[in-house]
Amino acid sequence: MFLKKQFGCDYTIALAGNPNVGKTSIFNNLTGMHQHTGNWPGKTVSNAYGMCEHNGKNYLLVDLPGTYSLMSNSAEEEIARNYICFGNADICVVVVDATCLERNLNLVFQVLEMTPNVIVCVNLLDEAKKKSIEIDLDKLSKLLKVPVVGTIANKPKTLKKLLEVIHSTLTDSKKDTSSVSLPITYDKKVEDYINVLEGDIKDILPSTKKYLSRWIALKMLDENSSINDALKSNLNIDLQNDVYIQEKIDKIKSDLENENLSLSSLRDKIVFNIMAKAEEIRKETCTFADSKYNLKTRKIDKILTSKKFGIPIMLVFLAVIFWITITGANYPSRLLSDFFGFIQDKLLILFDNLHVPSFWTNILIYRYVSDCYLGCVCYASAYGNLLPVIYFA
Ligand SMILES: Nc1nc2c(ncn2[C@@H]2O[C@H](COP(=O)(O)OP(=O)(O)O)[C@@H](O)[C@H]2O)c(=O)[nH]1
Ligand SMILES: [Mg+2]
Repeated sequence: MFLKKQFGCDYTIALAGNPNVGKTSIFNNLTGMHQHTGNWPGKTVSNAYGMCEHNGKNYLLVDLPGTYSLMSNSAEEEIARNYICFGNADICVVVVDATCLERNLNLVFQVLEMTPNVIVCVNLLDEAKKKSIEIDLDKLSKLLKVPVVGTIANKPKTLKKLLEVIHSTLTDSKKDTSSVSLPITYDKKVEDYINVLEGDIKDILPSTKKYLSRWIALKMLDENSSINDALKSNLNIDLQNDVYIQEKIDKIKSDLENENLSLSSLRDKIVFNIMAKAEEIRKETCTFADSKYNLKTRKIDKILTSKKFGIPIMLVFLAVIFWITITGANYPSRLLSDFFGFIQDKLLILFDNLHVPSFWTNILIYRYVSDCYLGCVCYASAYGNLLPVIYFA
């Protein structure tokens, strides 16, 4: 409400999504602004605001930081999560990368649990076409139970379609936002515990935020402490000190203990359900013209991220990086030294033959050439020292 008044607009549209899926490109092309686009994660760390007009209505677009999840494990995730949950946007457009839909669906599921008005924007369709990936957008829309639009960020025609879908979703008077059916159902045990908590949470929430009850229940099962702080500061609700809800959480914990389980085992079930659903939807909606496409990368991914090989491979990489930093860097350093020594000798002979005064020989050869050498070595060693930092980042 506050933002709408401040910017004098009719509707607020949030743009959420993984990093590098084209949120800022869509934002810039729709608003005519020039926010930086880039191709590394975590670049957009605050919300950017811009206006655009369509069908006589003014829209305020909010470009949220790119995140892979909304668990609030980082500043970006917290900013995006708080805006989606408490920012009162009229629509949240989740931008996904058409070339890797499955990975992006994790965030789509999370946003669907947080807000009722969601549109999924499948961007980078041109890149998907290059890789012979076809996505059945209608089927995706049916499976996700929300409108889906395909876009190419720099093609105005596709963005116009996006605005049309936003407009029709906003003016769809028949839409019931109080109980939207979600595409994902968790393991029976998880669903049972959500039901145990959801009623009480719903009673505490203000009428405009009842929708959040299921997601909050899920986060409580996930022992996500930052949700309490967010609820306190945005809705003035303190679940941590709510006796009824804490009693129920304790009961759930003791039930689980009796079965030799814990809340973290529920978390594993939740993650497994999300991954399985994402894979199922990708299989039903994406077709690869080349059936072997991605096969090699997937195989490598499976090995590199497996429990068995992931950590040993990481340790080997780290050992190699430390070796390069401590010992390996000496080899190029020696080569550089030989190279500049060779140039220095040749120049000394040349200057001698030309009878250049020793003053200039000192400045131009002894100082300048050795400075070049030192510069190269410093640059190489600084880069070498940065390698472990780059790896960890
Ligand atoms: N080919 C192609 N490139 C795109 C498209 N959308 C964005 N990009 C490029 O993808 C990169 C990341 O885009 P950006 O808007 O910064 O993504 P963000 O991190 O989600 O905000 C930039 O180099 C864009 O030019 C698209 O639809 N097609
Ligand atoms: Mg961006």
